[in-house]
Formats: sequence, C-alpha cells, structure tokens
Amino acid sequence: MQAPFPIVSTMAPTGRESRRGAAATPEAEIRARAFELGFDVCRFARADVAPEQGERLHAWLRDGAHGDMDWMRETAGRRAAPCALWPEAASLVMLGLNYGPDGDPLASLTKPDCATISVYARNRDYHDVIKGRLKQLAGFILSRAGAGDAKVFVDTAPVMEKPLAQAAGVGWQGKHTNLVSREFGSWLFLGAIFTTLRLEPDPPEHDHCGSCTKCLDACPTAAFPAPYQLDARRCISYLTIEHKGPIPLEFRAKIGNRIYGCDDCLAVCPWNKYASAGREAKLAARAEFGSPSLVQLARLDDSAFRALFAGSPIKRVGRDRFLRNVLIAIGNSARPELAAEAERLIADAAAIVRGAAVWALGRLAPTQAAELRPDRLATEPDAAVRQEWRQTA
Ligand code: B12
Ligand code: SF4
Ligand code: SF4
Repeated sequence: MQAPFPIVSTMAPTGRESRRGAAATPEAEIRARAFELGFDVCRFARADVAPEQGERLHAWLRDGAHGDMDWMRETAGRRAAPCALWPEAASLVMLGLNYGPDGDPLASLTKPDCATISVYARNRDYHDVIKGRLKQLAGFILSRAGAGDAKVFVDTAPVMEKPLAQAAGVGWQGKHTNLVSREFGSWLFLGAIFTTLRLEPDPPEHDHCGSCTKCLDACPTAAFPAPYQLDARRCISYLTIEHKGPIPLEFRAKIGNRIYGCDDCLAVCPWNKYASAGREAKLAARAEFGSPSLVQLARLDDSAFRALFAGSPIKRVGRDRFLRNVLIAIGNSARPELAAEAERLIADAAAIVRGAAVWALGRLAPTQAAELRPDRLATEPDAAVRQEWRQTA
C-alpha cells in the first residue's frame, strides 16, 4: 500500500514540472493520475492567487459587458475569489483538456448554404465529459491524502477559471481574453478542483501576446473595446448562445453562418501552430456537425432537435433559439432558394422564430416579403415580430 499524501506538502518550492525530476511528490502523483484520466495539463496554485481578478470582474459588470447574463452579476461576490466561494480552500488544482480541431475550424464559414458550429460544440457537452473526471481525480486526491475535502468545478460554478489557470501556469489570458497555452494554443477546456489540502504551487504563466493583434482584428463584430477586454453583448458566442431575445439588427449580417458560438478570435492565434488535435473521442467533431445543411436544420421540430442534439451543449439553447440562429444564417446566405424555409417559418408557433424568419425573407426575397407584409401585419400577435415586418419595408 502506498503512503498517503502529507496534508501539507513537504516539497521544496521549485519551478516547472520538468525541473522536478521523477520525485514521487503528491503533485507528481496527482498530475500522473490527471493524465491517465485524459487531462492534458494539470498544475497547482494557492487559493488566494490572482487578487486583481475580483476588481476586474466588478469593473466588467459595472460596464454592463455581461449583457443579460444576470447569473454573472448575481454570483459576483462568490466568483471574485476562490476563498469567497469556499473559505476553507487552500489549494487549486487547475486542469486543461485539449479539444484542438483536426482541420481548419473556420472552413465552413465559406459555405453559405451550410452552418458553422463552433469547435467546442461539435460533439458531446464538455461539461459532462470533464465533470466526471474531475470527480474521479478529486476522489483520488482525497483517498491518497486520507484527509481533507475537495470540490470540483467546470464552467457552471462561480469560479473565474481563466485567471486561476494563468496563476497556476496553465497558460495566459490572451488579448482575446481566453487562456492561451504555448503547447495547445487556444484550444483548452478548463476545469478546477479546490481542496483544503496544501499542495505546492506552480509558477504562473506570463503573457506571450507581444505586439500581436490578430484576434482583435479578426473579430467580425468588433467585440473587443480594448485588448484583454470583451464586451459580451457584441460577441457572436453570446448572441447565439446566451442571448434569449431577437438578435440586435446591427449584428445580424456580421454573424454570417455562425449558428452556435464563434471561433474566429481563437482560430487566428499564432500559438495554435503548436497545437494538436484533441485525443478525447467524445469531443472530436461528429461528421454531421462539420458543416450541416441550413435547410435540414431549419426543418427541425422540437423532438427532432432534441434527438439530434442529445448529449450536445447545443441542446441548452432549445429548438426555438436555435432556429432563430439558423434563420439569421439563411438570411445571410444570399441563396434565394432558401427563402422557402424562411417563408414557412413566418408561421411558426414561436415569436422568436417568426421574427428571424421575417428578417431572412426580407433579405432573400424582398418582393415576396412586401407582398405578404399587409396581411401579416394585420394578424401578427407579437409586437416585436410586427416590428420585423415594418423593417422589411
Ligand atoms: C461568461 C463566459 C463567456 C461569455 C463571456 C466571455 C468572457 N470573455 O468573459 C461568452 C458567452 C461571450 C463566452 C464566450 C466564449 N467562451 Co466562455 N465562459 C464564460 C465563463 C462562464 C465565465 C468567464 C468570466 O469570468 N468572464 C468575466 C470576465 C470579467 O472575464 P474575462 O473576460 O476573462 O476578463 C478578464 C480580462 O478582461 C482581464 N483583464 C482586464 N484587463 C486586463 C488587462 C491585462 C493586461 C490582462 C492580462 C487581463 C485583463 O481581467 C478580467 C478578469 O480576469 C467561463 C467559465 C468560467 N467559470 O470561468 C467560460 C469560458 C471562459 N469560456 C470558454 C470558451 C471555450 C468560450 C468560447 C471560445 C466558446 C465559443 N467557441 O463560442 C467563447 C470565446 C469568446 C471570447 N473571446 O472570450 C472557456 C475558455 C477556455 C480557455 N482556454 O480560456 C471557459 C473557461 C469555459 C471552460 N471551462 O473551458 N464565454
Ligand atoms: S468569439 Fe467571435 S464574436 Fe466573440 S470575440 Fe471572438 S471573434 Fe469576436
Ligand atoms: S492572436 Fe495574438 S494577441 Fe490574440 S491571443 Fe493570440 S498571441 Fe495574443
């Protein structure tokens, strides 16, 4: 039987893993187990790191940059620092899982009758994939220590995963605000284990963006008011996933055929040249999600939507919001033959779908839209959809 971890690590402070040799430290054992579980990066930080993150979060919220993600504001107190969420936490185990694409992630942007689904959503929901493994790793840590407590987090809890991962040396927050790794580029999912055990921290990673501005320049909707700052209200990821109402007019054309999330700022990062395709089969792109046909997606009813996206993060937005996004892409397709899909959906039961269908029809077949307008304006029960009809004039 192996000796349990000391509750307080006895390791002398050192630098990176490579300088530690093969010593069977608690950290090395945890890291080895993390790799066995499929994680690609595993590093450690103290729970009181990155004190500036709280003030930056509050400033971001004060600016209203979170849009209608009210849960970000409501949880801000606990999100601001690990110890505010869990005062007993002493150490953080920060994990990264590589989900690098095995081809050009932006290839489908040039196929106007197809949709672009962001890389992270082309297969299983990463929350489901990662959470179980975090629990297994936390169980391993506690059983080896024979004491202590641990909590696991991936995305949904009020934890600022990016600055904490930077503090542990997983990577740095690039100008696009996501964590960039010298080894995996932009393509790491993050997860965290907070524990009452004291583990030896790794050194933080430094910023390697230099004078590069590729991600800022690539953003279709100018969502970066400044480097390292994102106005979520302008971000296609927010607009297509988090935003519940009609998509503001000024962004519709710029969205192109991105129907769920956006990868443009991630994909152009030069550090991706060191990235490799992820090794997790559950996250590798499903063939049918590579560049799905807009016509087929526009024909999904609720049960077909649920069946197609079972186990996928896309199921979160529900059929109606998803169809809203598909109709924006149809409106941007410049393919008049897709107007029939929009025309059919102007009679949909959901106002959010009808409104987007009116916009798409107005773009693809303005004469047809003008002919339908008087009758539809007279019978349309929803004020926002009537406004869409007026805007087609
Ligand atoms: C809310 C949220 C969103 C929002 C807001 C995004 C954002 N940048 O905050 C929206 C819906 C737009 C979004 C989009 C995406 N998201 Co998201 N999201 C989150 C979530 C839940 C919280 C992030 C957060 O705390 N935001 C609050 C603000 C204040 O944080 P911030 O932008 O990082 O702000 C910091 C900087 O501005 C910085 N700062 C300010 N000034 C300065 C100056 C300097 C010099 C520096 C260095 C820093 C700095 O300080 C702030 C605090 O640290 C995290 C999961 C989690 N719990 O952490 C996932 C998370 C960030 N998302 C993730 C992903 C994958 C995405 C998308 C790529 C998905 C997609 N393909 O569509 C896009 C990327 C868009 C982008 N460029 O950021 C991953 C990112 C992984 C990684 N490697 O970083 C996370 C970590 C989820 C996960 N567990 O893996 N997301
Ligand atoms: S995800 Fe897309 S829209 Fe959002 S900031 Fe990046 S490039 Fe801009
Ligand atoms: S594209 Fe350039 S500026 Fe943006 S995160 Fe990558 S290195 Fe930094």
